Amino acid sequence: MTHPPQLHGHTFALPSRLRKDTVLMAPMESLAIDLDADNAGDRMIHCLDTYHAEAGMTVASKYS
Ligand SMILES: [Cu+2]
Repeated sequence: MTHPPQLHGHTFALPSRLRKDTVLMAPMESLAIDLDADNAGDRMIHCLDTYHAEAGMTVASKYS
């Protein structure tokens, strides 16, 4: 399945230098990103597909 993971509270740079907070990923795809985690607080990373997010594709992360 494809997944559109979304990072809350930050944006990241793709290899093309385009900045995003969400990117559509193909099955088993990995992706190198540049992220400056400079927005302190509790954030979520989750798949934008609600079924996937509720099935466990949700991560809480803390930035300090
Ligand atoms: Cu998904």
